[in-house]
Amino acid sequence: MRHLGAFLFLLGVLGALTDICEIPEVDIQLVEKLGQRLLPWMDRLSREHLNPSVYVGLRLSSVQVGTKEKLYLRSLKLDYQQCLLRSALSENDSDCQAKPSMGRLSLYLLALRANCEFIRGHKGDRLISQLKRFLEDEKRAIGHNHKGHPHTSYYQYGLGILALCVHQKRVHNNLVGKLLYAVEHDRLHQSHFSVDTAAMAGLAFTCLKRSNFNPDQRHRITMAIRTVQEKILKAQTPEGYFGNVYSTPLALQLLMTSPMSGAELGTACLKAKVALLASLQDGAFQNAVMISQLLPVLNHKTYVDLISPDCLAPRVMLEPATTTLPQIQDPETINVTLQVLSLLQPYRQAIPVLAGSSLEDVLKKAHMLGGFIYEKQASLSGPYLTSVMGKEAGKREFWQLLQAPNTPLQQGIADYRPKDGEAIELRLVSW
Ligand code: B12
Repeated sequence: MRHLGAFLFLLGVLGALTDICEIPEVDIQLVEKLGQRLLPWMDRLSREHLNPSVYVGLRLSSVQVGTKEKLYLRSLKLDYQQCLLRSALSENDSDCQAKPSMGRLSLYLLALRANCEFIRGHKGDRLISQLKRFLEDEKRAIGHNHKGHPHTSYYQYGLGILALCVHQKRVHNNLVGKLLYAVEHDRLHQSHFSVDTAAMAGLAFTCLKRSNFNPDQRHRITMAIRTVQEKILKAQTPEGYFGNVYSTPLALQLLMTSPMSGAELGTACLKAKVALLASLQDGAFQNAVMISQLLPVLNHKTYVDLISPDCLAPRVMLEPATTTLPQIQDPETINVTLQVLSLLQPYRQAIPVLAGSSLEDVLKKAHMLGGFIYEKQASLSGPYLTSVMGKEAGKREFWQLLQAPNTPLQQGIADYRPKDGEAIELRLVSW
């Protein structure tokens, strides 16, 4: 009888466990392998390579790179503080070609919190004012009637509120109100539901709620958290992803903070974890930003933990990977068709490249062969295609990458590797 009681108790505990969104222990070797892909970033301390998202991801993970982390944060500080503060004084600073965007400044503030620092002093105050100004500008762009759009995106708007919140800086009700309205009226996204954007908004609201900020809006904030959670759960694919494989890490970050419980939530998260682990085996996570959003999840952490991070938690030291280079004998040549049909003068050409080439290699080769021109811009996620055949994407437009006829790629030009015979279309679309 006593045994039966213990058994029922155990079942009860297990049942309760699956009611919340928990990611059971993940094989540390798998985490180390992911972390190792970030190692090259730790050695690149030049402006164009510094990536605050990578730093945040590492600090919230179960792995570390020792003293390199300190050096990296120091370089981030030098770069962001100097550039932001100087560019506030003069627009044309020779050292700082581009003023960091609202999103980058927010990620930088998250990086400081990931090292358990609060923004301090005169310089710190100016950075906070700068971020608040960014948000005010966005609020104006959205407009009184909420009919406009932020200059950047609601993703960066959410990130901005989250960054201020983890630094315990209050944000005016008006600013929070814009994000609340967007969630309440389904205006976070233009064409289709973006799980990443919804998750980021949810993380920002969760921080506000936990910090007891904006008490007058508490009810709306609670409801908005519930709305994004429900929508993200609804966006689960049959394989288990929330949205797609790359939005699943942020979605899990949000669901893991959830006060909501229920068998549905627990099962959905377990299913997502199984799908993610399978995609890890397939090598889906190569992009540093994507890895940086996933690592906290595998360590049961989320960006909301930056309210009071645990900087003393033991983390496993990463050793450089010992890779044995595969013997490549005469790599075969494949053909990839590149097409641009959305312009007056369509372009369609079979491009021969070596097997394993990236889409960016295909674009380069097409350019070399003549008749094709393009431009790209560096971003934290890698090179972003900005212009094709001399036609630059305008405001709220972008050059979409598709596998013909109609399947949008889930990776950028540097990461996607087309197969022999594949046709890739570049299409100018609105978003
Ligand atoms: C907003 C957004 C967009 C907007 C960007 C415009 C804008 N004004 O913000 C639009 C809708 C245009 C867009 C386009 C694309 N996106 Co997008 N996007 C995002 C999102 C939600 C936020 C990015 C952001 O603001 N980051 C924070 C700031 C601080 O970082 P940043 O580097 O300064 O941000 C810039 C870049 O991220 C760039 N950007 C946006 N998307 C992508 C994708 C790639 C591959 C690259 C290199 C750059 C890039 O635009 C940002 C604003 O300037 C992320 C979600 C996420 N989880 O990260 C997805 C995300 C990065 N995008 C993704 C993808 C796949 C794309 C596309 C390749 C889709 C396609 N099939 O065409 C295209 C890019 C094509 C190209 N021309 O190179 C994937 C990348 C996955 C991966 N393996 O790397 C993500 C993670 C979404 C997802 N879950 O699938 N995107």
